Amino acid sequence: MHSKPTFKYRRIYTAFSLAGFPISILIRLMALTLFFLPGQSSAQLKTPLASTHPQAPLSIYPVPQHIQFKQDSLPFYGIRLTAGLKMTGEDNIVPLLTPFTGKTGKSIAIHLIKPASKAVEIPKEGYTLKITARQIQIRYQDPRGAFYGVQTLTQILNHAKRTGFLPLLDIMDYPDIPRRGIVEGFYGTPWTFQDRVDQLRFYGKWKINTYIYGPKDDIYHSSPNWRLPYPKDQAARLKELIHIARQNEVDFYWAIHPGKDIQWNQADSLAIIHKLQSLYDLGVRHFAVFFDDIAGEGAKAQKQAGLLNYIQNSFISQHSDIGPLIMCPTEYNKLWADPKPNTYLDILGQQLDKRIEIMWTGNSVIHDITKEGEDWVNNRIGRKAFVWWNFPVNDYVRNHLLLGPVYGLDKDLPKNVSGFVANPMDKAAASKVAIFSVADFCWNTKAYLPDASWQKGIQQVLPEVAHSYKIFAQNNTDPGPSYHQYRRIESPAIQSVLDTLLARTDQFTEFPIKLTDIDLSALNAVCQSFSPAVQDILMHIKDTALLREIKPWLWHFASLGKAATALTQLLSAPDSKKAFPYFLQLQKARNQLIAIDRQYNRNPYQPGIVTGGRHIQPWIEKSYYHFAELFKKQGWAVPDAVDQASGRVITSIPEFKQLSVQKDVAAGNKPVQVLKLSPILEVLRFNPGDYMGIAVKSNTSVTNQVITTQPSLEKSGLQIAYSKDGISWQADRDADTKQIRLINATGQPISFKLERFDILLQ
Ligand code: LOG
Repeated sequence: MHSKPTFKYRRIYTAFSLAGFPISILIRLMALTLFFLPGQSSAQLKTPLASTHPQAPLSIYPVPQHIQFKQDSLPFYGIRLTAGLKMTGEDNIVPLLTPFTGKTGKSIAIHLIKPASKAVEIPKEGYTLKITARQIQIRYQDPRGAFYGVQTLTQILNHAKRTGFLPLLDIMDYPDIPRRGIVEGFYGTPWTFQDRVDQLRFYGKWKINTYIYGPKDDIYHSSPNWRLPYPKDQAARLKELIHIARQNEVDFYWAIHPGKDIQWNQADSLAIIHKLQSLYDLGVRHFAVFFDDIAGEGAKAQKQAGLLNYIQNSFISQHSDIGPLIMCPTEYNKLWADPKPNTYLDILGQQLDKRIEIMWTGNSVIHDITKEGEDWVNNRIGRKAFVWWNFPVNDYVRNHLLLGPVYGLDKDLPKNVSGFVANPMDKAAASKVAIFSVADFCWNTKAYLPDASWQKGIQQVLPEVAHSYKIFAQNNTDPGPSYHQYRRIESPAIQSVLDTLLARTDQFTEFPIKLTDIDLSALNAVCQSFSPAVQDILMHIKDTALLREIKPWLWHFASLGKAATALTQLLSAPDSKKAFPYFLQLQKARNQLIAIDRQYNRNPYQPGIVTGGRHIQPWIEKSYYHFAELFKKQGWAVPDAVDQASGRVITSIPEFKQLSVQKDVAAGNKPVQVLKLSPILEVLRFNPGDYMGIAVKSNTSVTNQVITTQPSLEKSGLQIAYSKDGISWQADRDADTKQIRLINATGQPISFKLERFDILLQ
C-alpha cells in the first residue's frame, strides 16, 4: 500500500531515507527533540514560527504520512472559496470550510484540484495539501481523498484562527490500512440512532471509512428475525444513517447473523438474498455475514462457503455498486480454531470465493494483534484476514469501563490485513477516545504512539475537562480477571506502590507503620485528586451523552478516592489513636462503594460498578479487613462492616479458572445476596466429566440457585450437583451446601450456552 512519495516529497524522502529513516519517524523525532514542551504530547508538531509570532503547537491527527513545515507563517485573515471549489459538487466539503471564510480582501484562496496532475501520484483516499504565501492547494484522486484533505485543513485552520497565523507547509498523506473503523458487534443494548449519528460524524472527522452494523441483540440482524424485513420506522432510521454515512465518507456495512437457526436449503438462501436486497433498497452498498458464536449445523465450513458463494454470485456480483463481501467465521480466533490440516479454516480458504474477506479476532477472542498470528491465519485462509479487534468492547465485563490507551497492535499490520475494525463498548460516547486512536493507528501505523494518541483523543472529545478525565480514565482501563485473560495497564503512576503495600499489608501490625522506602505523600496526592476530578467532570462536561453513560462510575471513583485517601492517612498515622478516625473514614467510603455497586448498572450479566479494579480496589479491600481485625484486637469499637458474600469458580476447564464470581443483591421484600458466574457469551463445549460452578467462601448457606442454559438443562443432558466440601457430590441441596456445579455426567461432549448461574444466599 505504500506508494513512493513523488515530486518535492521525493527529495525530502530521499534525503532522509539515505540516512535510513522513514520520514514519518523522522518527523516524530523532530517533534520529540526540537519542539517538545513539558506537559505536551510528543505527537505535537510545533510550527517553527518567527519570534514575533505566538508560539502554539499544531498537531494533526491521524498523524500524516509526510509533512514538511516551512520556516514561515502568514497572518491569517480567513479563507476564500474559489469558484472551482464551489463547483466540485462535493456537498460535504464546502460546509466544512465556510466557518473559516474571511471578510477582507486579504483572505487566502483555496483550490481543490482533481485529477491530481500526472507529476503527483496520490494513493487511494490520499491527498496533498500545500499552503504557500499565495494559496492553499489540495490535490486528490477520489472524493474521499478530497474530503480527508479538507479535514486535515480544518485542523490547520482552527489552529490559525486561534493563533492568528497560518503555517506554510506541504503534506502528502494517505491511509495505511484500506478499510478501517468500527464493528458495532457487541452483545447488549445496541447503540441508539443518535449515538450512531454522532459516531458517523466522528468517523468522517478522523478519517475512518468503515462502519459495520452488527449488534448481536438486534433481532433483525440475528435470530429470531433475520429473515424478516425491518419494520417501517426502523427501516426509515437506517436509511437516514446510510445517508449520514455517505456524507461522512463512511461505508455503511450491514451484517446478518443467521447461523443460530439457518437451514441449508433454498428457502433460507433466498431469505438472505431478500433481506440483503431490502437493505440495498434502503441504500446499503456493503454487506457482511457473521457466523460467530454458534454451534451445530450452522457452523459447517462447506455449507457456509456454499451459501456465501451463492450470495456472491447471485447478489453481490449482480450489482456494480456493491463493495466486497465480508464474512465472520465460526472459528474466528486461533485458540478456537481446529489446528489440524483440512479442517474448518482450510476449507474456507479453499472453497470461499477469493473476493470474500474473512474476519479474525487474533490469537484468542480478545488479544493483541501480532504478526505471527496474522501470518498463521492468512496462510490457512489463503488471503489477508480482516481484523475484528475486540477492544474496547466490555460486553464480557459490563461492570467495567475500558477507557485506556489503544496498544498491542503490530505496526506491520498494513502488510498482513485487508481491513481493521474495532468492536467498541455499548457506551458509544465513552468509546470515542479509543476510536480516535484506532483511526490514528490505522492511518499511519508506524507513527502511532499509544499514549500521545490517547491524550490527544481525550483533548478532542472532552477538551473542557481533559485533565480530570485523564485521571478518571487511567484508573478505568482493565477488564479484570475474565475467561478471556485479557489485561490492561491500569493506574500506571501508583501501580507499583500499591502492589508493594498490598504485598506487605499483613506485616502492618503496629503504629507507626514502617514504610521508609515508600512514598506515601505521592500516593496520597494522587488519591486526593480523584474526588475533585469527578466534581470537575460532573460540573463542566459538555457531552451529556457521555455523562449519562458513565455517571455511576464517576460517583464510585469519587468514593474510591476518599477511601484511598483515608487509607494513606491511616498508614501515615503516628499511633493507633490518630489512625482509628481514618479507619472510620475508610469504612464509610467503602460502604459507599458497596452501596453504589449494588444500586447501579443492574444488568443481569455483570451487575454493578467497578473502578480502579486492578490495583486500587484490591489494596483497599485487603487493607480494610486487615485493619478492622487489628483495631478490634487493640480494643477499638469497630462498627460492623457491610457484609459481602464471596465465592470462587470451580471448574475442570483451565480456560475458565479466571472466570469471575460476581456479587449481587436480589431486591425483594428482603434483599438477598447473590453470587453469580459471569455469563459466557460463546458456545461452551463440555467433554465428559467437565464441570463448572461456584464454591461459596463466606459463612452463609445456600438457599436456592437459578441456572439456565441454551438448550435447556433437560435437553442438554447437563446435571446440577451439590457438595459441602467439593469432594462428595449429591443430587440434592441441603443446609450444608457450599458448592454447586454443572457437570457433564454423560459419555458425550455437550455444547451449550450458559445463560445464568446464580446462587442465592441466606
Ligand atoms: C463476539 C462479539 C463479542 C465479543 C466480545 C466476535 C467475532 N464475536 O466471543 O459479538 O462482542 O466476542 O465479547 C464475541 O468477537 N464472542
